[in-house]
Amino acid sequence: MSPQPSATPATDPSTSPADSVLVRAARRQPVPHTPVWFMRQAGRSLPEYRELRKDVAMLTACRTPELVTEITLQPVRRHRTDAAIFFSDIVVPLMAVGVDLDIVAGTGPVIAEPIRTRADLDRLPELTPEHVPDITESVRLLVAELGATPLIGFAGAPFTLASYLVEGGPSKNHERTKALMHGDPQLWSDLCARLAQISLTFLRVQAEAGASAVQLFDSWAGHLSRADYLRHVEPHSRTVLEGVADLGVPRIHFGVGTGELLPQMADAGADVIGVDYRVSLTDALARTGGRYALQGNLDPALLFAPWEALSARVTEIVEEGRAAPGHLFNLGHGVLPDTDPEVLTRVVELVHEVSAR
Ligand code: 1CP
Repeated sequence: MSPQPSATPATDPSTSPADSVLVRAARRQPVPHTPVWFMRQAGRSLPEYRELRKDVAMLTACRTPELVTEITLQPVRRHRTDAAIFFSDIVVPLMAVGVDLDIVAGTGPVIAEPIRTRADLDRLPELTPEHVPDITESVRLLVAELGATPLIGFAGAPFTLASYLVEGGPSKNHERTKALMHGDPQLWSDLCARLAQISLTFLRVQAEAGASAVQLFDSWAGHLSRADYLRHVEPHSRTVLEGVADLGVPRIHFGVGTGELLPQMADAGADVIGVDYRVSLTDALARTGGRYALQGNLDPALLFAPWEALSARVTEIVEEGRAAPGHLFNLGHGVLPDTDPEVLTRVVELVHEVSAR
């Protein structure tokens, strides 16, 4: 039952990324098929990525325009996704303003001197486009290579960035972060305001260089109560999302385990709300009043299930997505490193085929 490549309407009839299927779906306009991309589509699931990265540190790769371009293009070539996601990391703008950090294999970002006091915050400068000329160059190179395929730019949201800076690295419980939020709300607010400025500038640099959509990753917002989210986090994410409104690129707002926060995250200034696999698209649609395009939400672990089970679930998600004013097929979180890339390619074909019926 696997579709013939010729039967797959993978070719986007649009001639410019601003008019692509992905951008139109994000704008809640009619589309010939459901667009699909995968968070972490570039990365360790691809042998060609592992080959390129074998002698290059993650952050070096992120700051080398030729490598960024090649790594970003790899999954688009291979899977024929409807968008490229800019190869970078949420900590790149922090590194660019001088934060001493590293991305440690198997761990993630590690910060040499965590930010926990007013004096620490005073050492965190604002980001200017002059800090990241390589990002502008990478985006320009990519846009030239991608033709009609849109590039999605991204940044980390203030809360998720603050968690890395305050904890000093990845955290299960975010205890120091929450202690700061509640113990010194003024310092917390000032830290998040600075991070909002950094994220906003990072997004604007990408959009102004040619990215056609942006995603704000608040990956760890699901660890917050709604009250804490609204009081201590949402105003800062709103600053970022509203700060790119004038550029006219659709804004995707995503977090993990954020089923209870979906209405608030959507209302923070998003065009598309990212849904993880814990909440169905049908429930997400009801929770956000049917007003937003949805992105999601295949459980990345299901990519390891037999094709029968996987394809049934993919089909179900595409069908559920039809009720939304726009649907961008994606996973509920990033591609897991051991995922078979051929399965991802088949999922792209299946989403295109089922949604075009
Ligand atoms: O050596 C490697 O290959 C390192 C693995 C890796 C990769 C491929 C890291 C370290 N970052 C990235 C790239 C990356 N990071 C992308 C672009 C690639 C793509 O999506 O195709 C993006 C969008 C990110 C964003 C990012 N970094 C987020 C938000 C998305 C998410 O997964 O929730 C977060 C939380 C990070 C921090 C980070 N960087 C790297 C890791 C392993 C982590 C997570 C660590 C943790 O669990 O806290």
